[in-house]
Amino acid sequence: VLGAADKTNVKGVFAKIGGQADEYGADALERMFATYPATKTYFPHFDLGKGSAQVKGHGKKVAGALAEAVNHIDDLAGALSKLSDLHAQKLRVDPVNFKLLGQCFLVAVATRNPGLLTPEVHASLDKFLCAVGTVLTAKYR
Ligand code: ZNH
Repeated sequence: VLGAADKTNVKGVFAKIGGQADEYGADALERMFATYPATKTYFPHFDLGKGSAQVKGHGKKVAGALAEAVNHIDDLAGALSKLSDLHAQKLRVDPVNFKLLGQCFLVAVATRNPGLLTPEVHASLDKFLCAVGTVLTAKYR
């Protein structure tokens, strides 16, 4: 459960990321595809090469969804309801992959902001990303 301190920490991270969220999203995806190649199977229709415009575009969408979730951190289920439908009904991404993308997003944040991810902030951001993954896979059956 995201406590008050977690919410403050997560909002702080996204305030710091600010207008560069797109880059973080693309970086996280690039790391996910490189480190966990099996995740590429969900994107057979994408060019996954370095600097791919499709990966950049998708990174922007993912980061935008995360930023939106932060703006509605007290109602993640409501904020992500449509995306939850999409992932459950159409995309059917195996839930384990949400952990992998979450880890890669953490690394994208850490490498660009030395000192930002104290153990406490790291834990809060991890909790938040897990909570998002839980919502996006909640309607699977
Ligand atoms: Zn996902 C899509 C978000 C995870 C896979 N996604 C998507 C979108 C968004 C998202 C926003 C777009 C939608 C529209 O267009 O409407 N995701 C997201 C988030 C997350 C995710 C936030 C977490 C954090 N995904 C994921 C994973 C995977 C995926 C993990 C695998 C690996 N997605 C996907 C796909 C798609 C999507 C495949 C579709 C793409 C295209 O374009 O085709």
